Amino acid sequence: MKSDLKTRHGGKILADALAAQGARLAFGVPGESYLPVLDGMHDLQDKLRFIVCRQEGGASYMAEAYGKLTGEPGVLFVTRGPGATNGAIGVHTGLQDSTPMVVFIGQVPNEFAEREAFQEIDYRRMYGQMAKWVAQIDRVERIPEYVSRAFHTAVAGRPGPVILALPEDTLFSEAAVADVPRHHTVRAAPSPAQISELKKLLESANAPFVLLGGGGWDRNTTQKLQKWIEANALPVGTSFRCQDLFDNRSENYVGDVGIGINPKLAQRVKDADVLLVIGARLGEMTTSAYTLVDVPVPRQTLIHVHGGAEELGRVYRPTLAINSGMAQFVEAIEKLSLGGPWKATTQQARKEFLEWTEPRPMPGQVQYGEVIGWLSDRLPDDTIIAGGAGNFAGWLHRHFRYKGFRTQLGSTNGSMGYGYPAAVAAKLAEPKRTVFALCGDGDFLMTGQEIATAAQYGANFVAVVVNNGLYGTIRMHQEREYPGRVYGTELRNPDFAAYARAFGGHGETVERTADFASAYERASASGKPAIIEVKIDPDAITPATTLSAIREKSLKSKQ
Ligand SMILES: Cc1ncc(C[n+]2csc(CCOP(=O)(O)OP(=O)(O)O)c2C)c(N)n1
Ligand SMILES: [Mg+2]
Repeated sequence: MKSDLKTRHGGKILADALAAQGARLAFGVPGESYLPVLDGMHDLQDKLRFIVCRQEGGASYMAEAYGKLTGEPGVLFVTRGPGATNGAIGVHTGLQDSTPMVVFIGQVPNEFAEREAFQEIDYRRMYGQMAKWVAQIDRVERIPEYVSRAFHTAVAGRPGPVILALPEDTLFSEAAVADVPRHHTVRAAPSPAQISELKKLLESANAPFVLLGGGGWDRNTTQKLQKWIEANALPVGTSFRCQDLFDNRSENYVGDVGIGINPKLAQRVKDADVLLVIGARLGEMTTSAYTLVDVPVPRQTLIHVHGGAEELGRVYRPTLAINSGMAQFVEAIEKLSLGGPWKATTQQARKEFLEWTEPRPMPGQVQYGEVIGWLSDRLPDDTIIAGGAGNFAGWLHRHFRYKGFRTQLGSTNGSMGYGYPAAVAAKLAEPKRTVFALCGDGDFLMTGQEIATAAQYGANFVAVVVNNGLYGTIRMHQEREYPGRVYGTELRNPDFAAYARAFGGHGETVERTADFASAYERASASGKPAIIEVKIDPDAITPATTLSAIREKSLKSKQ
């Protein structure tokens, strides 16, 4: 039976398995531990491109961003020990963001196992809490089976990362085995009884609120859901860094239920009688540290729809728990007509959203809120905005209008350094779309070396580095807790425009609001990876307040 199968080495079997699963890009930093895989991918370059990166942190963010953007597992290759530890950041992001990923790690040969051989780590223990499944492929002929399971597991239910360790002997050995066809995306669907219960609960509501978030969405589903929400005049908010699940220009969109939430919106969520949560986990950032929704039994009638059965009842005991994929759920509700009395409330909430997102004057020469507003109007509707973590992102969350599915790439685990590599991955995955990265000065230098990867592969996009000379977020908390006792939060920065030029990119420096538009146009026309350093006043610490105001308030309260 097996005679017509070609004998291949483990690396080739693995590369062919990836192509059979539909992988188009793989990100990584090479290691001698997985040379046969590089050899296997050598023959597949027209189907599966290996993107060689400069640090595994950047590579793992790229794989995560690819998974988030496409819904297909982002593939990452890292070497043993040091590669595996560097690469952990993107895996943690993938876990908290419910992003499908398949991560391959080199491993010492089985004959040296458990001796603490060179760079040896047991990945089942190291990654045990950070992945949906961690395994090691000890037999060459089982590679297709493990890879198929890894892809199925990564996308099923609540998507997430899967880790496969590759002992050297598995990769160098040979076998004659068949490839496995492309994986299924296995998702649950609601029952008719659950949908009639949902209808009953929503029909009896006076002040319902819909909250969207989490992973496992697709464009068609978000568009169908938007139609349903608009037809039923429901108010809708999005969870932390999931603002692109609903067109922010819609009259039904009432805001971002995340960090720095509009207090009026927070009150609305608290006061809702029925809370329909679709896809969001209701995590700490989304619930304002578990204050908007009481643990474990909410005051609101909670209808919780989630792709992962284990998420339902994990923190909150819902009135109605529905384990369903997003597409399956939306298909089941799209014909429901509710006709409730809440239209005026939705209009009022929308008015409050518009007031809240109007930029306010801030100290200094750059009105950063206006810059974000300009970008929101200027960039094409389908632009992918990749952002990192830090207070600078607060202006983006507040003043940018996301216009459709997967126009936002952010890290819900608040992981710094995400924006730049995420933008590189986005440009490689969708070269026709405009990509824009927003980084902080601290945030950017965590992974900014990936501008070398952007230059190497022609991933041309504009990145803004918001420079306040601070790890501003931490400085803000420091001034609140220990006013005036500044320590460990100040930064001496390089010339970011010169940094871009050193990598063959284009650099701009902006110190006044009026100069931003022309700098952006030059950067965008340069045909190179471009960085615009925007210098903002360090006192302008959030879209709403200043560092000095926080310090004074804290000093007063401690007197
Ligand atoms: C990888 C990582 N390290 C540390 C932190 C803690 N942290 C959160 S925000 C922040 C400062 C961000 O600085 P910057 O990018 O300059 O943005 P700013 O707050 O100044 O706008 C730090 C250190 C984190 N979230 N992620
Ligand atoms: Mg900063």
